[in-house]
Amino acid sequence: MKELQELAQSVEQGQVQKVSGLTQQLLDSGVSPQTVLNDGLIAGMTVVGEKMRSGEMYLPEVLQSASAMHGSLKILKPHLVREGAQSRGKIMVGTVKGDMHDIGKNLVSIMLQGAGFDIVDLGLNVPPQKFVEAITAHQPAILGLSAMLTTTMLNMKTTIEAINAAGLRSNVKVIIGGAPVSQKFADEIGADGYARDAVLAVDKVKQLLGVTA
Ligand code: B12
Repeated sequence: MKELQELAQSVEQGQVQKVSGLTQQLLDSGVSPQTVLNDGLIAGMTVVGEKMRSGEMYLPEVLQSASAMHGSLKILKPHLVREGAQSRGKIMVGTVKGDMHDIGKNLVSIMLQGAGFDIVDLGLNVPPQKFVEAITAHQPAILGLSAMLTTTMLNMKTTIEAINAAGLRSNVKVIIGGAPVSQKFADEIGADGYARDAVLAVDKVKQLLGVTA
């Protein structure tokens, strides 16, 4: 579809206004929010990632693309989230220390909210001790850790170790996600689960909590 391609291209070019406008236009014309997300926003961001790796795009441009995606996600959120539904449990999310990537984590939060879970979002660059304090304060059923860098993924291990040391590990299940991590890494660091994307994250959370529908 021409408009979806245009949306992907506008994300790539970091055109904040145009991305928001096209998102609204696509929703108004009956295109599903999932299609806008996958075939527009994520498609555009994937190209940004490729161009970043090959040195065709630099940090300021990538940030501009990220702002465009943030703006569009704000418009999409009410369409992805089921309002007024009874909570199925509390999930805490955060991007680990040293890592400034939060788009994927935000998307996971939105999809979990959409599936009826309450979200406590600690933001990005979260040190292990802050996770420990927040678990004590909020008592979530599940903690979702996000990391996008091969360097910061190691802080997932440090975070789980801090939760262990505080004697809280049996109170909370930990799942992890982000481009560099895998099921194998989750097993190695003693996490309870891994999911490749936001849709599978919802399935994993339901599975861990024994929620059927
Ligand atoms: C946008 C972006 C940025 C933005 C982030 C803005 C923001 N607010 O998030 C900015 C410009 C800040 C940035 C900075 C940097 N970045 Co950057 N960035 C990206 C980029 C292009 C897109 C990431 C993204 O948002 N994807 C879209 C979302 C929807 O996908 P996602 O994040 O993968 O999330 C999904 C899954 O992973 C999963 N998931 C994510 N989190 C969680 C959590 C849980 C619990 C679960 C279950 C699932 C889950 O579900 C999500 C939804 O489906 C990626 C390339 C890429 N394709 O991944 C590079 C990339 C991650 N960055 C990279 C690099 C190198 C950097 C910098 C070091 C660059 C530099 N020289 O300074 C800095 C590091 C800053 C820091 N300390 O964190 C590299 C990482 C390489 C590596 N292996 O470590 C990548 C892969 C680019 C590349 N190809 O080289 N970046």
